[in-house]
Amino acid sequence: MILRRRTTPSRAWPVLVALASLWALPAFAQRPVEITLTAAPAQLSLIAGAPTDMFVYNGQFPGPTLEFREGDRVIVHFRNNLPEPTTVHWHGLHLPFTSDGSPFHPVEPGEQYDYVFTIRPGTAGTYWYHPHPHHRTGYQIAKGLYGVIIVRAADDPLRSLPEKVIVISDNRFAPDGSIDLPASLSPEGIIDRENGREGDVIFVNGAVMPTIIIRAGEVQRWRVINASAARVYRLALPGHTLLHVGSDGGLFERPVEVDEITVANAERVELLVRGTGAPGDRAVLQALPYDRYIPQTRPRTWNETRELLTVQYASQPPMTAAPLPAVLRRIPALDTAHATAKRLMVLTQGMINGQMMDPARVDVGATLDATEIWEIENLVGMDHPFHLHGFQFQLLDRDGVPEPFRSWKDVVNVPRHGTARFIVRYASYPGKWMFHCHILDHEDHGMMGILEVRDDGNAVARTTKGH
Ligand SMILES: [Cu+2]
Repeated sequence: MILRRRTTPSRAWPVLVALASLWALPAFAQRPVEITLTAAPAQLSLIAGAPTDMFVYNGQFPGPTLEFREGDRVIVHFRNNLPEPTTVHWHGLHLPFTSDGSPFHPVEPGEQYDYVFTIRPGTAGTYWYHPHPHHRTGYQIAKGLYGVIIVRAADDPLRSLPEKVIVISDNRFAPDGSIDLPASLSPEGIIDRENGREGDVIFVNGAVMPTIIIRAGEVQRWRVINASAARVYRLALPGHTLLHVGSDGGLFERPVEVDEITVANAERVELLVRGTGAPGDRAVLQALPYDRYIPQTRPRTWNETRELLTVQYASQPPMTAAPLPAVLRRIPALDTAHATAKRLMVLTQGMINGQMMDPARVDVGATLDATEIWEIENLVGMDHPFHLHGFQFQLLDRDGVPEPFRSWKDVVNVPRHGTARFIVRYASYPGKWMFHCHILDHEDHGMMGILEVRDDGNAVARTTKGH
């Protein structure tokens, strides 16, 4: 969600008027990529005073940042050394059902599983991976299991910019250093179940208040990921405007200048930050108050501004950044005239269409390659960020207001009493795909459903007819 948008960047942002032959640049050659990923318990020092018992990928918190290129054929050799079943969900990637890491494919303790997928052309962007076992997603992510994925395109128009990855998460600790995960029927557990679990310690890349160095005049590309169970970040960098250049599924067609930007759970944003300060200056990335709560359980401190990281200007003299392209890429519109069904998803507290998740039930049956419109209607007084597995969608409108520009998304935050509509095409991969609220406590308690995409053998015929 973007607040106070300007569709034309101001003069603070020099842009090229046009970039010819933007779409004629070569693609990457296909290459095989093999990765070994192990989830295991570990003790790390996260906060002063006492070590914390965690679950981590490859001994790191967050897990290693994985970089792929469009066209890569990826094999992830995953090993579960945890004392409980887990999965690895490749959030936002378009891949086969058996590699989605959904609750349908648990990996038992001591077992191995190979996730095999090809990074599809046109999907360059920022993604993340995290566990998705039945009922235990919130617990395992709170214990430390998440990591960032960057997918690169050969024709990335911003490839010359210095990049920063900013994965934001929050947590809560007991005095002995352990992660505070209250019993579900305790007063704290009941509030966590309602609000989604929030923590008073906010981590950026696994650290509290880290520093990013910027040079005066420099333009940096920030990839921001909200890996929090429930906390929503309304980001601002006082004294700076930001260029919003991309979201979940990669770059927009054109940059959009913003003063602040809201990143809901599991959403990603790509921002350009311009060093308009002077050498030696200091700025702070803030999370401004964001009221997503029902009044009964709204936290007492909800309207406090929080500090996330320091932006420190280097002492070097100002530099002149190269002008930015005015057009970043082309995003073909999914055509509403091709939609063959409309689906209504009514969100209430903990339920979708009045039901809780049942792995034996299919909530939406659809055909491979079909294009459909989903309307997500939130009937209750708190926000629910809605996520669909497997397929990126294009938002059509929110509360009836047409989306001002196209982007590829896999999460849409549906504010209290709000409605969002998107269009999606079930391309390439049949299977059972989850859709759910990405407040992890809501998801784990059943605010989830199943889309089954079936291959009836006619997908190619439909495609040639123009779908
Ligand atoms: Cu929810």
